[in-house]
Amino acid sequence: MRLTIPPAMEGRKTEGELFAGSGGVLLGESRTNHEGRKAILLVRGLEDTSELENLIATMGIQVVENIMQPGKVSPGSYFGTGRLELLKETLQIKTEPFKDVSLIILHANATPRQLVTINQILGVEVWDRVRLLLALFSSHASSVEAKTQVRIAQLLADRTILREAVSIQTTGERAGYGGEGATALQTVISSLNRELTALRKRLSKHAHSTAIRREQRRKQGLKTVGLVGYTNAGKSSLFRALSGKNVLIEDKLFSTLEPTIGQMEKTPRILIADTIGFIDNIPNVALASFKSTFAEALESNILLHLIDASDSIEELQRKYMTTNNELNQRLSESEVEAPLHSVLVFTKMDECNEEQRHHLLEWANETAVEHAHFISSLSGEGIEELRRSIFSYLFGNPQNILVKNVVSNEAQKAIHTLYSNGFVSKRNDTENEVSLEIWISENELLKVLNQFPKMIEHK
Ligand SMILES: Nc1nc2c(ncn2[C@@H]2O[C@H](COP(=O)(O)OP(=O)(O)OP(=O)(O)O)[C@@H](O)[C@H]2O)c(=O)[nH]1
Ligand SMILES: [Mg+2]
Repeated sequence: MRLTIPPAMEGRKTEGELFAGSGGVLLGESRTNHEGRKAILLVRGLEDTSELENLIATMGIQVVENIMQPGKVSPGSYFGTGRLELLKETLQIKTEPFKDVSLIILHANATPRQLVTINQILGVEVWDRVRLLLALFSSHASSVEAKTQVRIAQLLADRTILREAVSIQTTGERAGYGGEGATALQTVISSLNRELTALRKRLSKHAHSTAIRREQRRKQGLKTVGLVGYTNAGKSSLFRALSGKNVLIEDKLFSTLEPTIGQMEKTPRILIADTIGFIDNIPNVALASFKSTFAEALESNILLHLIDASDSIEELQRKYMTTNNELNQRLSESEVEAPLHSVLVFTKMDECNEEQRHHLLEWANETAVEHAHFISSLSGEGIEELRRSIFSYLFGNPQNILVKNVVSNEAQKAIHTLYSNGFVSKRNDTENEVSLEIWISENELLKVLNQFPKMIEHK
């Protein structure tokens, strides 16, 4: 569904420009490809802009100038109106590299007031960090559900801008939009609300059916391993290494937006869930519509928290904290029980030398991490150990069991009970006996041994 300008606003260029920063919604645009656009980045204070620049590069947008201005953020306009007027002149330069700059990006999560003011002064589209992320999500979303989720988040962000504009008009802070301006805006807000209601209905239907599917899997005795971590941590690569299933792997932030479920290779009872990554500082409202996406990974029996070991310790610590905080937040919101085990997995170990490995171990000790795995999906290092640990976490340690007199009903019952209480990874049948390698908890094993004392031998 597309929103278009209501009749009262058509032809009123000022309003069109006013809302260019609202992701084009009012203009009826649903642009998802921003490749080749030129932008100017505004940074207040001395901040590390590398992550934002990475996100921008991922979208194929070229930053022609990075303007850093020391000092405090101006509450009304981020940069101060004087500086913005100067920038307006820069935007009028018709020579390279400033020719055709169509985007201003702020290195911050801006307020609606700041976005509207900058847009009014400069007359070009303005994004803050959240809008940039939403535009990126929108260009990577491929399924109907992912598109719906992103659209909801974008509409919510747009609504804050529209409300701000209504408030500016009704309080008369900015003249020049005419008396009917606020009413026209209200009409847009109403039609946006209608679209929101329809999209939310569709999404909640989808969330409901995926929740039913998860419940069915649980009833069938299937176990799930959820992969979580900061964006680009290597989740999809590990998913592929464990499941053998081909998924999109890219050196891009947020390559994965929708959950993918796959069976662990050769072990159909264990499912793996790959999903969207985390990133610093996304306001909750922007992610509210992604709830069902997170649920696939969070409602699992084990959570593997992936950490990119090729990062510096400071960077890794920052991403670890963000992921941990976000995880706890999502878990508390989703009313699901926290998974039984949460395990740290250091990825990309092939890129680490001995010294880095040593630092990682030190960090893991200091962070009081109980279980840590060191893997490389590229070289295969640690993958088999991780797979075996997953079996242990889910079912218990491996035991060798001999079931005798297999033709008897009692023995068949014993085999059935073993299969439903543990995970059989090897089976050898002879005429009269079956030997099993089974991953089972000591408790369960004891119960089965007591139930079938004559039939089962624990080797
Ligand atoms: N050297 C090396 N690179 C890896 C390894 N695992 C992943 N990568 C690279 O890291 C980048 C991100 O990998 P993905 O598996 O897409 O990461 P992700 O966590 O799924 O990323 P998003 O879905 O974007 O959040 C890709 O360029 C991968 O090739 C590894 O074990 N070693
Ligand atoms: Mg991925």
